[in-house]
Amino acid sequence: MKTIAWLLLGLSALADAAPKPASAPRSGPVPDATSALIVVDVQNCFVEGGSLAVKDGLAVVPVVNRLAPLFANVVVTQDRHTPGHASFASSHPGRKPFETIALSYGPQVLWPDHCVQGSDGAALVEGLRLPTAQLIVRKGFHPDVDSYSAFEEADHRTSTGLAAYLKARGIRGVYVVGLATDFCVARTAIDAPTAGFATFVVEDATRAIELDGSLAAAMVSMRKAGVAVLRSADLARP
Ligand code: VGL
Ligand code: ZN
Repeated sequence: MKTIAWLLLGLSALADAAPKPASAPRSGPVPDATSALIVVDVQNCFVEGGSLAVKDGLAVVPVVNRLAPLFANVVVTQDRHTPGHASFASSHPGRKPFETIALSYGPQVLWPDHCVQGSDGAALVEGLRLPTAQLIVRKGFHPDVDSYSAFEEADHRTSTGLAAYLKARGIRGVYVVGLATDFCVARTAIDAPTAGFATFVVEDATRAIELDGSLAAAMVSMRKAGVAVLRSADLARP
C-alpha cells in the first residue's frame, strides 16, 4: 500500500518536472473579432475591505488582466445603486442583510448597502487593466428594481441595451468574468444565450458570494441555459 503511494507520488513529481512545450496546445475556443469579454462588477465594494466583499475577490484581477489582451472587444459592468436602493436591507425596516423578501417583480435577496452612485465602493478596482474597454454598462440604478444581469433588469422587462449594442458591433460570442459568480456573473451568462450569443464563463476569473448553496445552483442554471464553463488556461490566443 505504502509502496504504491510512493510510486504515485514519484510519478506525479516526474510529471511536474517534465519540460512543458513553450506554447502548450490549448483545446478551448479561440476569441476572435466576433467575441467580447464582459467584465462584471470588479468594484471596490465586492473585494476585500468592501461593504459586500466576495471572499478572495481580488484574485480575479490578475486573471482578468491576462485575459483582456486576447479580446478586441471588452465591455465592463458596474453595479451603481441609488442611496436607499430597494435591494438594501437598510431600506426595509426590521430586515437584515442576506434575508430574502418579496418585491413587485419577485424574490429579492437583501444586501448590505453597496456600490452607491459616486461612492468609492462603486469605483472599479484600481488594479484592473482594461485599456481597450469600449463600453461601461451601469446597472441597478432604478431605485425600485435590482439588476444582476448586464442584459436585463430584475423586472425581466427593462433592457440595458447591451444585447443590441453587441449585435450592432457584430459580436456573436461572449466570455463572462468577474464578480460574483453566483449572482451578477451567473445572471449575465444565463441571459446571453437567450439573446443569441455563444456564452462562456471563465471560472477562475470569477469568485462567489455563496449564500445557501447559491454557487452550486448558479452552476446548474448556467449549464441548463447552455453556458460553457471553462478555465482561463483553456483559452487560445487569437
Ligand atoms: C452583486 C449582489 C448585489 C454582484 C451585485 O455583482 O454579483 N451581488 N449586487
Ligand atoms: Zn447590487
